[in-house]
Amino acid sequence: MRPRLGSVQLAASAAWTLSGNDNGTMITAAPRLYPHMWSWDTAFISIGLAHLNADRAVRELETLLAAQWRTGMLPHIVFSEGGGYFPGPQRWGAAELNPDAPSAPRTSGICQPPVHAVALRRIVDIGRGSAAVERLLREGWPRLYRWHEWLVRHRDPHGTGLLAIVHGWESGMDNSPRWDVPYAAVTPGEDLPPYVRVDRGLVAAGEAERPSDPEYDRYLWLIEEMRKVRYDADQVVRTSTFLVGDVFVTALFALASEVLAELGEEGGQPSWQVRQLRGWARRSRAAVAAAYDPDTGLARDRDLRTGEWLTSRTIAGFAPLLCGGLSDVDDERLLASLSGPDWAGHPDLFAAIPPSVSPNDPGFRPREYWRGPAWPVLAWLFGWAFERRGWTEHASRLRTECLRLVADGTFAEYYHPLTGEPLGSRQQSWTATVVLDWLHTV
Ligand code: 9WN
Repeated sequence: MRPRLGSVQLAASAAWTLSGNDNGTMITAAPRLYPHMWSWDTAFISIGLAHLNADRAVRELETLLAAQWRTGMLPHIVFSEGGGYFPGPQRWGAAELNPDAPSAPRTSGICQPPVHAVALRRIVDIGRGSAAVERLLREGWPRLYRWHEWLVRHRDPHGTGLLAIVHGWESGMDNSPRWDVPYAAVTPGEDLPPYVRVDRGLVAAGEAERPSDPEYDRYLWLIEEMRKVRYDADQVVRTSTFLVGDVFVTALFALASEVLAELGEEGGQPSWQVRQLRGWARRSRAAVAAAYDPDTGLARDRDLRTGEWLTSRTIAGFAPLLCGGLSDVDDERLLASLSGPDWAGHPDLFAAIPPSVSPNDPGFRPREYWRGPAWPVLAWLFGWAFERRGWTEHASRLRTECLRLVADGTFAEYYHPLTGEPLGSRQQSWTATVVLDWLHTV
């Protein structure tokens, strides 16, 4: 058993991890594997930073917002000058192909889950009174409004509130079994330019813990498809061979729109925009509720190319708990299932937090990325939403159990849910930030 750190030591190492990942212009997602800024990582990172230095937290979110495309899209990666990663800015070619993409800093051409308003809420609550925080509330808010507006305008192809993703990376859960069916229909063309992966060499057991080569071929092929239409958002949605209504992203959007509306009211933003945000939240909440399957007790994604509901048993199925919209009876059922023996209450778990895939599912692979491991950042997200919904006992259990998991001080990207072994990258910024937020909020 690895040594466990006490709270003070753990908080100090988390702070040290974040400062170690600071390259001068941004806090990178992780030192070796991810030496750039990732959109939803940065939202979480700024929360941890707010406990250490509110100005630095504000700057971090501002760096991301400064890379917003003219269309309103927040890109999934903002590239730093140094540091490798594949696919890098040349392979994406976003700025070369689309005049709405910033040319400095360079960015990728897709987006990630819209959790930024949640970060703004936390930063405002933690750093209230600081001039930088007031500035962020005033000047960052309109940018976040535009980001949400972009999602409604370009990612709700059926106008139902169910938001679509055009790449598994946009879900943040890259190789989750959620995407196996839609990815099976993506056929990489003969003209897929050759490439060399660098990720596997940077993870101790890269073969076992990272996505496979056939998965990567598909990831890269979708980029080629987008390049062909020059990252024009509507054409991408029309032509991408991967188009899926993502129930988890939709729930986060509903939650974040509600939160952004509250912040808008507090900050004196135009009332019509606040109303609009509430309308978007309502519609997306309804879409999440409509995706709930009473037979399996989980919410489903939907393949928008075939119209087929996707029924894999992953943590994303608990999406309605994030944003509401179900009856009290269904909420109770979903909560009971989350803490029951198929999920966080599975008797063999190291810590009682829900893994990415149920250990009772035949596809459960406890070391493989989004196919089984436990991700602290997701436990935090559910905990925060539960607190907000008044389910304080559930929130506090997630906090206690997850802190036990990460007390080894490695700040791993994800953990083996049965043994607690750290997996993937180490010194992952968002794992450190989750620890900081939890340890500072007693
Ligand atoms: C691709 C940075 C990101 C996270 C994602 C996680 C992983 C990238 C990768 O790392 O994705 O975007 O190369 O595997 O899946 O959620 O934002 O931490």
